[in-house]
Amino acid sequence: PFEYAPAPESRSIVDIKPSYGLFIGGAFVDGRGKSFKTINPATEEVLAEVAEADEVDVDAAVKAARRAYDKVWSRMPGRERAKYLYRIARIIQERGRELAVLESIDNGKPIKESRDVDVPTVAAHFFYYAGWADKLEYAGRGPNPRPLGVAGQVIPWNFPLLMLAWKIAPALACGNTVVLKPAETTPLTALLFAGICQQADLPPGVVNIVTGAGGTGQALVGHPGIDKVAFTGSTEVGKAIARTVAGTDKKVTLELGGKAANIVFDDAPLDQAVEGIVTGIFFNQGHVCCAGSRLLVQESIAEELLGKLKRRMSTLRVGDPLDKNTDIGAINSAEQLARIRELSDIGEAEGAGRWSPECEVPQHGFWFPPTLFTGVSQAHRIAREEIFGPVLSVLTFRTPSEAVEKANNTPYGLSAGVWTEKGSRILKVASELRAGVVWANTFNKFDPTSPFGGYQESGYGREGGRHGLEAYLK
Ligand code: TXE
Repeated sequence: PFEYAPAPESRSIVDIKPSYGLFIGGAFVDGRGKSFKTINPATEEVLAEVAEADEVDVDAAVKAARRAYDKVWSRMPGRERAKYLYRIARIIQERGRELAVLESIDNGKPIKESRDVDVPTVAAHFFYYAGWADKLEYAGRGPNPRPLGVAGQVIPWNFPLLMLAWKIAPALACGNTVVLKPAETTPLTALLFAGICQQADLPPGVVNIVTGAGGTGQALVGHPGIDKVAFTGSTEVGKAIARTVAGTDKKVTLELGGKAANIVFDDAPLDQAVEGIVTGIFFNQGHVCCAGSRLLVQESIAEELLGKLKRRMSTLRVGDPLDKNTDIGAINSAEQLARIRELSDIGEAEGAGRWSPECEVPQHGFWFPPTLFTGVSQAHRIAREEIFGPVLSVLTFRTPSEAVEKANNTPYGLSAGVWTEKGSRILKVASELRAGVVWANTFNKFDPTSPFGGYQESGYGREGGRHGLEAYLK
C-alpha cells in the first residue's frame, strides 16, 4: 500500500507559520477577526490559519494601493520601476526551491512541475515585463501611455504563483499598483511573494495581498477605488464580475474556462502526439483552463493511437506531490474532487466507455486516476462541460472539416491543438478554429512573450506579451 513519505529535506526548506495576516501597505497586518484554514490536499493536514479579509480590510488595501500609486509608483520613471521588477525576478530565482515546495504542498501539484515549469515561468514573467517598463511607448499606444491606477486582481488555485505573476508583473511595469486576492485553497505562495516584495524593498502599498474566499473577491472587484479588474477563474464567477462592474468605468479582463480540442490527423507523428495528449490533459492534474480535454482523433488511426495512449497512461505515477517521480499529484480540494467524480459518473451513465490504468492512491488526501472516456458523442456532458481534472474524452472524425466543426462545437474558445505533418493543414485548420491559442504538434507551451486569452465563454482580453500591457494602460 501507498505510504505518504515526503522527502524530509524538501519539507524542511519551507517555513509555514501557524497563522497569516493580510499584506497591506508593505506590512503584514491582522485581519479583523475572521479566518479560514488552508490544507495540504495530499494529506488533508491543516497547514495554516489565514485571515479572511472583509470589506473594511479590502478598503484599507485599496487605500494603501491608491496612496502608493499617487505618491510613488505612477510618478517613478519606468527604468526605476524596472529595477524593482528585475530584483523581484532574481529573488524568485534564488528562492525557487522554497517557492516550488510550498506551491506543491498547498496546491497538490507535482514538484517537478512547480520546480521546472511554474517557478521558472514566474521569474520569466517578471524579467520580461521589467524589460517593458521603460519602453511602453513601443507597446502600440503612442508616446505617452499612462497607467490605469489601482488594479483589483482575483486569481484561481490551479497556478497560484503563475497567475499572480501574469497579473502583477504587467500591472507594475505599466505603473499601476495592485490589490490581489489569491484563491482560498492556495493562499500561501502569494503570502510568501508578499515577503519577497518586502525583501526587494518594493515601496509599501504597490502590492497588497488580501486573502479570503468569494466574498473577499466580491468586495475587491466592487470597490469604487479600483480602476481595473483582472480575473481568472470560472465562467460563472466571471459573468458575475462582469455584471458587478457593468455601468462603472472599470476596465476588465476575464480569463475563464475552456474545453479544448486536441486534433490528431492520420499523418501525425503518433508517439509525439501521445506525449502531447498526455501533457495536454494530465499536466497539473488537468486543472488547466486550456487543458486538451477533448481528443479528436481521425477514425483510421483511432485504434492504434488509443492503444499507444493507454500504454503511456499506464506509466503515469499518481501520488506524493513532493516525490520527484510523481506525474499526477493531488486534486486541489474535496469540492473539486467531487465535481470530477460527478462528471465522470455522468459520462459512464451516458454510455461512454471509461478506462483508467490500475493505480493505487494514498488513503488520505484527494486523488483521481488518469481517466479515458471512449465512444463519446458531442451531446455527452463530458464532451461539453469543463471537468478540470485528469479526464480525457475521446471523439473521432473522418474529414478535416468534420474535425473543425466538432472542435468549434463548444461555448468556450480558449485553446486547441493540431497534430499533422502537413504545414498547409496546420495553417488551414488553425485559421478555422475558434480559439485564442492553437498549438501545432505540441501542447500547453507558454512563454511570457506570447499573448494568451480566449473567445466566447472563455472570456476577453489578453495576458502576456505586448498585448498584455494593453490591459494596464490608457
Ligand atoms: O472557481 P471560482 P472554483 C473552473 C473549473 C472549476 C470551476 C470551479 O471548471 O471546476 O471553475 O472552481 C474567487 N467575486 N475554473 O469554484 O469560484 C475565488 O475566491 C469575486 C477554471 O474554484 O471562479 C477564487 O479566488 N471573486 C479556472 C477565484 O474567484 C470570486 C480556474 C476563482 O474561483 C467570487 C479555476 C465572486 N463572486 C476554476 N466568487 C481557469 N480558467 O483556469 C469566487 N471568487
